[in-house]
Amino acid sequence: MSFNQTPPTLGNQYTDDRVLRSYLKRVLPPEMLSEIEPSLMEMGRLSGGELYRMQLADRLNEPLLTQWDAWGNRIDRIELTPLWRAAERLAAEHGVVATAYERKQGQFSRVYQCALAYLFTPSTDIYSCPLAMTDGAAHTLLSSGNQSLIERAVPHLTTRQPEEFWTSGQWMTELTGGSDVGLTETIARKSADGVWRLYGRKWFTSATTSQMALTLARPEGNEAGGRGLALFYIEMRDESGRLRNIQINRLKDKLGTRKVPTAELTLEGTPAELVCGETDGVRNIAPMLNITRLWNGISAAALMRRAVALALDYARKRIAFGATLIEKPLHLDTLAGLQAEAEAAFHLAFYVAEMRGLSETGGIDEDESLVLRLMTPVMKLTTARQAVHVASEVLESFGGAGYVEDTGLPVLLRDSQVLPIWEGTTNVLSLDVLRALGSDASRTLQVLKTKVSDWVETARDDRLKSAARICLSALTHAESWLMLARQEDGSAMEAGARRFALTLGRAVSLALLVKHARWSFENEGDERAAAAARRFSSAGIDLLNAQEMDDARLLVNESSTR
Ligand code: MFK
Repeated sequence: MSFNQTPPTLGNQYTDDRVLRSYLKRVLPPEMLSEIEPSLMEMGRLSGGELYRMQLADRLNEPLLTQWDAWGNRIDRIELTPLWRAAERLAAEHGVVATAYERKQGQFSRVYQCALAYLFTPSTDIYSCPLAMTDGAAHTLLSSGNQSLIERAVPHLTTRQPEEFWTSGQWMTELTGGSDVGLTETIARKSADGVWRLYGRKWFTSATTSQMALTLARPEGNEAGGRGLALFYIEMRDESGRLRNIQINRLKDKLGTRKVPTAELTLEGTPAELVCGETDGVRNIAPMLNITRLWNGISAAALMRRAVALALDYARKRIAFGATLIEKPLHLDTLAGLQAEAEAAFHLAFYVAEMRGLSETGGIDEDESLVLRLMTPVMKLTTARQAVHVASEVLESFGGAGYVEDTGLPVLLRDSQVLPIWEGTTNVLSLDVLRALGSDASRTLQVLKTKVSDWVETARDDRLKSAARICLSALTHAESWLMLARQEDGSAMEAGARRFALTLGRAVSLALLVKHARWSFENEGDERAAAAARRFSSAGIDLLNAQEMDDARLLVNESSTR
């Protein structure tokens, strides 16, 4: 008699997702939900069925770069894997970018788009990367006011016709690094014919198969730093399909996101168009970053949901020590903690999507704009760290099977690990949080606290009230910490920036969980959202308990005294 384990399986990923369905029911007008639900159902069906099977079958495939043809011509052609080719077509057809620009759902178009992306992402091996950049490019071009580029590119970026659909790259990182973008070395020269041409090396260009890219370069003679850079638009290929003075040197050999054709490029006089002026490139590309950071958070929530769904399904089937794993109190407790993290991340990411949608449809005031600017990096960095933690725990929950490649599980951890790195590392984004708060920090924090108080004040039972108290006290502590740190030298504030940002992220997530829990109990008679809020409230919200700079220095010091 031999024993074989039963692998985890997935059902319709929309139907099975209590959190997504309950959230959409709370946020969307009922007739709107009925109208869009068939498309979500279809995406959920694909994601748990056909696409998931295709993803497992595509496991060993990777993009292939061919630099030379048989006759000695440099061609630099990248071939995508079958999964990614299917994903590109499906993304266009299902409007995974387009929905946000068609605006048929008004202020809720972003929420709807993010719901589609959330369902689509985990079965397509991070096809969300090119989609995020495509969305970011459309948003940036529209904000730039450059009418000819808007007319030329935006219809392609936002179409539902696969043959017309373009994706965009976002080329920022150079050998000088991915964080301090102001060090960019690529030079822009204007030739006699009035055409700008770019010369330099781009060191980490994601999804190089795109038709266009937005990138930064320094017009010759401009000052150093981000202010001296300009934002440029590039079309990758000419009418005959040849790359326009771009060489693809090699594809990156990365820990994860192996389907994403990330490349090192040399620009050798690549023709480019200015998007908006000859300076302030970093400021002008920022709209793109704010969209890709939203996608990062939605992808983090989506990968957590996938990981926990597989772990739960397996726990219901796997028998060890005489019972299914789900019947084992310790295993159950571990999974409950992961579910609570995933729910918290979901609500935080979709809150930013709601705010983004409001902002795009003119329904946001100045105070709320400050909150959106603040919460975008807060949400990105918080959810990304959660995704790595959850994916790692989920692999462990499978025991040895979680460490074996052909279960399709290890990729969850590898792909999650990119989320705190790209689009700004946790530390860089923590500093961005301080920048977003700017000189008027108390005003922005006050607006945030007022919102959070509204969400939690009606908490129903005593145990939810305690979650509400934890959340409010963490926010108050964060505010007083910031005010005190500001009075000290800059290093105190910088050293605590990450714990400060994570405290904001976890406190606001908890407030959103409490808010949703109350609604779900009153409208659906469901206690599970409240259980998530209670569980999350005891998982570390206020991370600012005194950890002084002196101790930090001592810990990493080579000597044992201060
Ligand atoms: C799954 C989905 C994910 C999709 C992934 C897609 C593929 C990923 C490919 C990449 O990873 S692309 C590279 C991503 N790189 C980054 O995210 C860069 C990380 N570094 C930062 O974010 C730095 O903070 C930054 C480069 C912005 C610092 O540069 P600077 O030159 O020191 O900026 P500075 O002087 O602080 O800001 C310049 C202006 O931009 C200021 O405005 P003013 O000129 O009016 O004063 C800032 O306020 C503004 N700004 C900066 N960040 C902003 C912003 N405005 C709005 N939103 C922001 N986020």
